[in-house]
Amino acid sequence: MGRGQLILIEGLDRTGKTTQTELLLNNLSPNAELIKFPQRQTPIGKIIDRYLTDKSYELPDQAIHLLFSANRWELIDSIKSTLDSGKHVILDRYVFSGVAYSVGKNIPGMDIHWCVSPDKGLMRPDLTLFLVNEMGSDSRAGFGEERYESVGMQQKVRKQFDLVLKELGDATVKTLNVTGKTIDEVELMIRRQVDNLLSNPNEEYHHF
Ligand code: T5A
Repeated sequence: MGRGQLILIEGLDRTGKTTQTELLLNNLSPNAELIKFPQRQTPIGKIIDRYLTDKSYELPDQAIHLLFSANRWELIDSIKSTLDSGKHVILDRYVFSGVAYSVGKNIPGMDIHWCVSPDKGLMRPDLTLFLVNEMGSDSRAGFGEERYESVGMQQKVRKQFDLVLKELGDATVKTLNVTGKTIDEVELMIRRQVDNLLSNPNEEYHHF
């Protein structure tokens, strides 16, 4: 039996990542696990959660960036063992979010190269599906509750995502325009891409 495949769903806030990663998990069950980043239950994740939900809790932008990356490193060994065991791992956000949100803040020195450096060595996904909702994240329920959920910030991050995916992505990154699509329609779009991957799975690991 070969290794499991690493499948990432990316996008701006409220584009349906959680909805779709959970549906995909059900579809691939029992041969898959789901990990959502930030993983807010770990010691580092708890600090990130406080930063996102409590706007009066200040941290330097560089420090929170490094914590988001450290949160991925906290889980990478467990991701690797799951893949080695033949199970697929579905990720809800990962390195591309880490870089795009931080570069989107326009802090001197925090360019793409600086931002990706702490993630260097993490495993590359075998497939990345970047969900784009042209109607904007604010069209979806619950938007505005957390720190980065403002229309201005989402527009900046949207621009950065394009640059980041061009610079750090490869042919395994696909953009899915989900504007005006129902949850079932998006699920089908994702299933097609995942079925393609699973009919021709990767054996070797690649890294950022
Ligand atoms: N961040 C994250 C960084 O800055 N650096 C990093 O390294 C990482 C990993 C939290 C924040 O952290 C930042 C980015 C974020 O600002 P998060 O916890 O993933 O990251 O936060 P969100 O993206 O906001 O996650 P959400 O769970 O809130 O949004 P989802 O998962 O994209 O959307 P979802 O599935 O919860 O759907 C939102 C709403 O839309 C509806 C759903 O029912 C739900 O009500 N919906 C649809 N409605 C109509 N049509 C469809 N097709 C729909 N699909 C879903």
